[in-house]
Amino acid sequence: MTEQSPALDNLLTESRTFPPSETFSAQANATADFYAEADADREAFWAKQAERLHWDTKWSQVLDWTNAPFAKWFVGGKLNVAYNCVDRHVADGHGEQVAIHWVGEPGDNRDITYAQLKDEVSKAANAFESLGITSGDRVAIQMPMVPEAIFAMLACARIGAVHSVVFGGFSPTALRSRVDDQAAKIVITTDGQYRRGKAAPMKVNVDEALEGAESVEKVIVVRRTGDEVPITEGRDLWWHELVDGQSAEHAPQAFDSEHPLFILYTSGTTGKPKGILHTSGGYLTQAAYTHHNVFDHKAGEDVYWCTADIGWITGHTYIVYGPLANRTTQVVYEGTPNTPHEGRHWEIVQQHKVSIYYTAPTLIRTFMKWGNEIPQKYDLSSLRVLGSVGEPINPEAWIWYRENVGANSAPIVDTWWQTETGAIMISPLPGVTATKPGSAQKALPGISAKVVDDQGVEVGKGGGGYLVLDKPWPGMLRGIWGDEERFRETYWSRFADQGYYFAGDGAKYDADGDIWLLGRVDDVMNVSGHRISTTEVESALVSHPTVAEAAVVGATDPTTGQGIVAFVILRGNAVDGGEEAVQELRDHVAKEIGPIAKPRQILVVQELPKTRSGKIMRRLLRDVAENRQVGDVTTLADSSVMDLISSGLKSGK
Ligand code: 6R9
Repeated sequence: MTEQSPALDNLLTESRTFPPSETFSAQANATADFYAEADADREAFWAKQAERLHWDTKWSQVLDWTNAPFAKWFVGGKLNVAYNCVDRHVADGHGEQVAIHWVGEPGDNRDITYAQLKDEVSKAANAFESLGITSGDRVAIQMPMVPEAIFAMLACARIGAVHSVVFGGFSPTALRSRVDDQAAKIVITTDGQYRRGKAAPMKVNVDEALEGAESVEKVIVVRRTGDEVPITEGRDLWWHELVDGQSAEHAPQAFDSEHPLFILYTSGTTGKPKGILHTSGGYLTQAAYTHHNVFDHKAGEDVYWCTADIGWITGHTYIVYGPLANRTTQVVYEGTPNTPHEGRHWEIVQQHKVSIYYTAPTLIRTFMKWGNEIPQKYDLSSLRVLGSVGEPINPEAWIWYRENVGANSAPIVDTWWQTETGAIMISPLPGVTATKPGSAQKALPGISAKVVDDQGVEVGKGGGGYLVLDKPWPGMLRGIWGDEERFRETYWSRFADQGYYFAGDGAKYDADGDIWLLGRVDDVMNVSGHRISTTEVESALVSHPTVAEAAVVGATDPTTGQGIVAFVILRGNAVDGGEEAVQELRDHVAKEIGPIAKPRQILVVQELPKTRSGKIMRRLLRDVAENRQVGDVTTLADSSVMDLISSGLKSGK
C-alpha cells in the first residue's frame, strides 16, 4: 500500500456533513432513487441515458463485454457526435442561444450562438475534407483556449476524423512524440498565445516539433496574436484563408457507436505517454449524463464554466462534449486566473452570471493564498453548484470554497475520474447527497467502484487499499493507441483474476462507507492536477550531458498538491552543481517536456538510495524532500547512503 502523507491522514478525520437544502433538492435533476434504479438493471439504466442523444440508427445491444477488456457499448447504434453537440439544438429552435461566451485574456470577447457554432463547425468540416481528411484519419491539435480549437475538435468528430489535442504548454519534443505515435496527417495550431499578459510564440515550436515528421501533410494556423510566423510553402495554411470561404452547409454522416472519437495522451509509469482511445456513443452518453446530473445543469437557464484547458480530459468532456450535448451556455476563458488581476475569475462570474463553476483544488488553494477579500469584492450570488476535479481536495480548501465562493450554500461536487474513465465516476449528487469535505463519496448511479486489498478482496468500513472499477462503464477507454498489450498490462493485470480495472489510486472507506481518494500508488505525480510520471522527468534529466543519474519524487506541496523534487548525481567532471547548473537543469526539463514538469527543487547528491535489486527507494527521498525524519532504511543495499545525502544537503553541497 502507498505510504500516506500526513496531510492525507488528516482528511480522514473530517466529520462535518452538509445536507442539501430542501429548495435545491426540490429542483434537482438527480433523485435518490437513481441508485436503486441503476442497481436493478444497469444496462436498462444506461440505455435510458443514451436516449438523451440523437441516434440515426438505434443500437441492438447495450453492452458487449465478451471480448473484455475491450468493451462495446450501444452495439449497432449509429450517431454523429457533432450533430448531437450542435445541429440538433439549432433544429430544436435554440439557434439563438449562446453556446460559448468566449473571454480572451487581453479583454477581447466573442459570443457564439449555437447557429453560429453550427456554421463554424460545418465550414471547418468542409475545409478538412477539402484537404483529403476522412474518417479514421488523425488530426493533432496544439492550441490555446480559442474558439477555433473547439470548432476543430467538433469538425473532426463531424467527419469521423480522430482528434488528438496536445496541451499548449507541451514542448516540441513532447508534441513530436505524440504526432509520430498516432501518425497524424494534419496539425492545427495558432501563431501564438496570450499567457500572463504577453504574447508567446506557438507556431515556431510546432515547426521545430515537425521537422522531418513524415506523416504530417498540412499544418493549419489560426491567427491569434498577429505575430509574424514563418510559413512553409506547400505545407502550412492559414485557418482564415482555408475555412472562412467554405460553405456553411455540411451533411453530417452517422458513424458507428464504437467509431474512434479521440486519442488523448496521458502519463504512465514509464517514460512513454499512453494514447488513451475513446469512442463515440458510450463516451457521449456518459459525458452528457454526468454533466446533467452532477452539475444539475438546466439548459437555457444555467451559465456554466469549467476552467480546465482543452488539452486535458476535463476540457474534452466538460467543456466540449458533455456541455454542448446538453445545450449549455458556457464561459470559455483563454487566460490565466491572475491576468490582469487576481479577481479575474470572479469578475467573469459576475459579468456572465455564472451559476455552475468547475475547477481544480490547486486553483482553490491559490485563491486562498491570494486572500478572501478578492472574491468578496464581486457579486457571486449567481453561483449555485461548485465542482472540483484533478486531485484530492483537502477539507480546508473545500470549506474555503464553500464559504468564500459558494455563499455557504452551493453544493460542492468533488468529482473523481481519469483520462481513462472518460467521464465522472465517483461524486456526490447535488440535491441528493449530504456532502463531506474531502470525500468524493460514492460511485454514480450506473457506476461500480470498490476499495480492495492486495488480494482483490473488498475491504470493510474504515479499511484502506486500492480503488478498482469492477464493472464496465460506457465512457471507458477502449485501449491504448497501437498497444493492446500495454492496455491489458497497465489496467487489467493487477487484479486479473477478478477482472477489475485498476485505476492506480489508493482509497479508503470511512465509517459510513464513503470513499476517500488518497492519491496515486504508482510513480505518477499529480502536480496542479496534471499527471506527470517520475520516469518522464528522470529521462529528461539524464538526457542532459551533465547528469549521470536522477531520481524524481512528488513531495507534498501546499498549493500544487505535489511538487516535483529531483535528486541528481552529476557526471564526474561536470560542474559543481551550483545555482546556475541547477537552473540549467530545470530549464532543460521544461524544454524536454514542458514548463509544468519543471522541478520545484533539484538537489545535487553523491549517491541515491537503492535496494539490493537496484530499485531506487523513492519513499526515502520523499522523506528528505518533505523534511521528515528518514524512514526505515533496512532494505537499502548501503544504509549509509541516506546519511550521506542528508549531510550533503545540510552542508549545502
Ligand atoms: C479528470 C482527471 C486522473 C488522476 C486520478 C487521481 C486524480 C482526479 C480526483 C483525483 C482525488 C478527485 N484525481 N480527480 N483524486 N479526488 N476528485 O483529473 O484526469 O488527468 O487523467 O488524472 O487524478 O489520482 O487517477 P487525469
